Amino acid sequence: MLSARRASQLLRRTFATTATRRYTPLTVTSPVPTFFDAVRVKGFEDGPIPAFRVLGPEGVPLNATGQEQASKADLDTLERMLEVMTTLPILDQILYSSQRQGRISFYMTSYGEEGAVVGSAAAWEPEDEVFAQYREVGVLLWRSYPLSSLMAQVFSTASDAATRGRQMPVHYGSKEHHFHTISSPLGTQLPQASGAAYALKRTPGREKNCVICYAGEGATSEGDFHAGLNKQWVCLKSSVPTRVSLLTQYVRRFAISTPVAQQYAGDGIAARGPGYGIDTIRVDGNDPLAVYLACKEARKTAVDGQKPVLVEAMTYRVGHHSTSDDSSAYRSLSAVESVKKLDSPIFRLRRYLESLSPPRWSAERDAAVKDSSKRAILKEFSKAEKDKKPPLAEMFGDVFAPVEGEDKVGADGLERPQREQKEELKRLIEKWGETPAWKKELGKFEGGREAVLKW
Ligand SMILES: Cc1ncc(C[n+]2csc(CCOP(=O)(O)OP(=O)(O)O)c2C)c(N)n1
Repeated sequence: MLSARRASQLLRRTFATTATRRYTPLTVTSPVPTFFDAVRVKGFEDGPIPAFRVLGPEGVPLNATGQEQASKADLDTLERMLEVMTTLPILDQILYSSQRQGRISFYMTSYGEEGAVVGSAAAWEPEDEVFAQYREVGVLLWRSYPLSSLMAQVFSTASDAATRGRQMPVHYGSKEHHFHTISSPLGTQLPQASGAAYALKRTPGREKNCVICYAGEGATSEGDFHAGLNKQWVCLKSSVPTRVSLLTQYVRRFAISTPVAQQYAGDGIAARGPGYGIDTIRVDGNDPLAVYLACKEARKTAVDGQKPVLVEAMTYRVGHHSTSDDSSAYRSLSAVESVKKLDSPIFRLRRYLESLSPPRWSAERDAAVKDSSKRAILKEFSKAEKDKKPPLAEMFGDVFAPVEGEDKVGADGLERPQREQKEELKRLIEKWGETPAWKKELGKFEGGREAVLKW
C-alpha cells in the first residue's frame, strides 16, 4: 500500500516527465486566423476525397492506369469472388421469402453490397479476426462456412453452435472461421475489435494476422466508433473497413430511414480517419476489383506497418433494411431500381471476367453456379427447418458466468432471476401446455413439454 504522500509524489513525477516528453513546440504557425472544415487529398485539393475505382459500371477498366491496376488481381481469386457474389442474392432471396412466409422470424439481405463485402473478404487471410455488423454473411461464405451451420443459426436449431438457438437470425459467429458473433447494438464491434487487435499483438504466433471490423455509416455515429478508433492508435494492428452506402453524390443512402445528409456534415467517414492519425482510403464499394485491391493494400499496411487503416467503401443498400422495414416509406422505388440497373457490383465483375481473353466467366458458368448454389441452399434449408430447437431449459443458461463459492447460484447453475423465470415458465406450461397452439410450439423443442415438467 502506498502512503498518500508517496502516491502524490509519484503522480507529480509521472505528469512532469510525461509533459516534458510529450511537449512539441509549434513548428507551423499562421499569422491570420485560419479555420478549416475538410481534409484535402494531394492532387484532389478542390473537391471531396476521391474514391479509388478500377472498373466502370460496365465492367471496363477506366483507362490504362485502371488496366494496370486490374492486372494486379489474381484471376482465380476474382472468379471465386464472383461465385460467392452470385450465391449471395440466391441465399437472400430464399431466406427473405421464407421470413415472409412465417418460416423464420427475421432476416437482413446483402443486396447491392455484394462487391464491398466479398471483395474485402477476399483480401483478408483466413485467420484474420473479423468483427462484422450484420450484413456481412458474404465474409462467412468466402471462408466456406457450412450452409448447415448458417441454417442452424437462422432456424435456431439445437445444432446452432454459435448462439445455441438463443439469438435472432443473422447473428452468426464461428470460432473456426475467426468470425466473432454479431451483436445487435450498433457500434459494439468497434471497441471489441480494437481490444482483439491488442490481444493479437500480444499473442505469440499471431504477428501476421490483423483484426477486421465492419460498420455501416449509421453505426459510425455511435460513440463506440470514436472510442474504437482512438483505441486503435494504441493497438496498432487492425484495419477498419466501413461500409458507407452509395456511390455517387446523387443517390441517397440510408441507416434504416436516416439519409446520410442527416448522418454527418463532413466528407463522409473517410474524413475522420486523419483526425485519429489513421491511414485512410475511400473506395468505390460497387467495384469489387477496387475493393479487393484497396483492402489487400490496407491489410499489408496494417500488418507490415503495425498500424490501423480505415477503408471507406461507398456502396448502396438496395434491399430493405431488414424484414421489419419497408424502404418505400422513405425512398423512391425508382431510385432504387436505377441503382440496381446502373450500378450492380455483380454485373461489373461478371462483365470484366467475361471480357478477358480467354474469358473467365460465361452465361453457362453463371447458370451452373446459380443452379448448384440454389440446390445446396435449399437442401440445408429443408433439413434445418425440420430440426428441433434446443431444450427450453437452454434459454436460461450462460447469462452470468459462474462465480466460485457464490451462494446465489442454485443447483442448476442459475442465478436467482433466471431461476425465477424458469419456474414461471414451468408454471405457465403446466397450465397452458396442452392447448393446441402451445402444444404445437412446444413440439418444436427437444424434449418438448415433458422435459419442462421434469424441471
Ligand atoms: C445502439 C443502437 N441504436 C439503434 C439500433 C437500431 N438500428 C439497427 S440497424 C440501424 C441502422 C444502421 O445503419 P448502418 O450502420 O448504416 O447499417 P446498414 O443497416 O445501413 O447496413 C439502427 C438504427 C441498434 N441496433 N442499436
